[in-house]
Amino acid sequence: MKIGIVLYPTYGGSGVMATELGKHLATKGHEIHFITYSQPVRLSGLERNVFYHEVAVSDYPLFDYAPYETVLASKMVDVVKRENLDILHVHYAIPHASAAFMAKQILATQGINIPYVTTLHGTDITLVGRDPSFEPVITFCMNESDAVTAVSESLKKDTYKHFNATKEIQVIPNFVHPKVKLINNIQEIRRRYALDEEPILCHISNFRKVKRVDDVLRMFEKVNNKIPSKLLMVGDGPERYGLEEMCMQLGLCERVIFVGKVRETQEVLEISDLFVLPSETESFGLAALEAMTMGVPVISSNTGGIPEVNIHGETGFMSNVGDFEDMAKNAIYILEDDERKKTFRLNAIARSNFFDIDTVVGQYEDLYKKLV
Ligand code: GMT
Repeated sequence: MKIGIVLYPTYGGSGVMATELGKHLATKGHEIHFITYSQPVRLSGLERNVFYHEVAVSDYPLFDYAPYETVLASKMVDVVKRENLDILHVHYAIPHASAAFMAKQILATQGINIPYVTTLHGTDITLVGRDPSFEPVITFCMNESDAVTAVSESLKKDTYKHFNATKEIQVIPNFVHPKVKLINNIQEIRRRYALDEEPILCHISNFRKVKRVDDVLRMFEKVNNKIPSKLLMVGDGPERYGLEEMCMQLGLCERVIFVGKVRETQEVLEISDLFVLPSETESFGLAALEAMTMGVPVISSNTGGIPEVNIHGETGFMSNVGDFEDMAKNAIYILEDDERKKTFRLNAIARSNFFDIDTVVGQYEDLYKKLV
């Protein structure tokens, strides 16, 4: 099949999933056309059967706001016609679903019928999409989609709760590649950050408010008081500056390393002992699942779709949002006993196998076949 995938190319779960989905479909012989405004972070550009179409919005002095959605819809029309696409799959409803609706209508006037699938990822529903300034358009374009999928049962429930969704929503969870060790000299790399006896805790996100990164620091402070440790903060975003200040106030500068944005997080995870995700809301928690694949147990909040991924007492622990004391207690419980830590590591890997890429991508393929 020839599949157009519309996504955010930035460091965010929805873009990562969409890119990995396209790459995997391409290895199965499908022709994949990514449509977005810059090269997606997880795309090298050299993958077989993969093409990238850039949406370039021209800067005209009249515009205070660049009309991205209009240009995207035009690009979709152009790519569908030029490349003879069979289907469009848009990731993240805003503004991709409305651009897809527009493209579909334009193409229909030219005798081309193209179905589009909308995949809901989280904040497009739970945070941004619910806002009255978006809601009517999101509801309409979702209901007009040929199929709607959500990445967790929790997100499906939230969508029905907050929108007048008349469309059946199919849950297709996020997925991961089976574990392949990347680093041979783990010990050597680990020693750049920590002493052998010091556990490494890790947090990966785009440092937005919703991630509650200050809870990561607060729980780390408590863990570090009991078990001297290191914390790797991977990513970047609006909360980073405040976090660095907080590190200084808590006297943790020596213990916390801000790694910045990392394209492939696998190496960081390979040297980590615990992953921390205290988010306010999280429709799935792809970062946690990626950690589990690498055998890193997860200390998280119990919000949204996280309980569908992290199994309390098996692959890690969950606490109420904001309860960093409990998170610290759970982290210490895992870290203080090597045998226990090993059991959690193995459980995390076993759990991640439920989200194997082959099984999940097959569900998208079945859906495409049904629609085409
Ligand atoms: O929250 C992020 O880090 C980015 C956001 C996005 O839209 O890219 O992630 C959302 O989609 C991911 C992939 O499906 C999910 O794993 C995240 O849980 C979800 N984020 C939220 O719901 C806050």
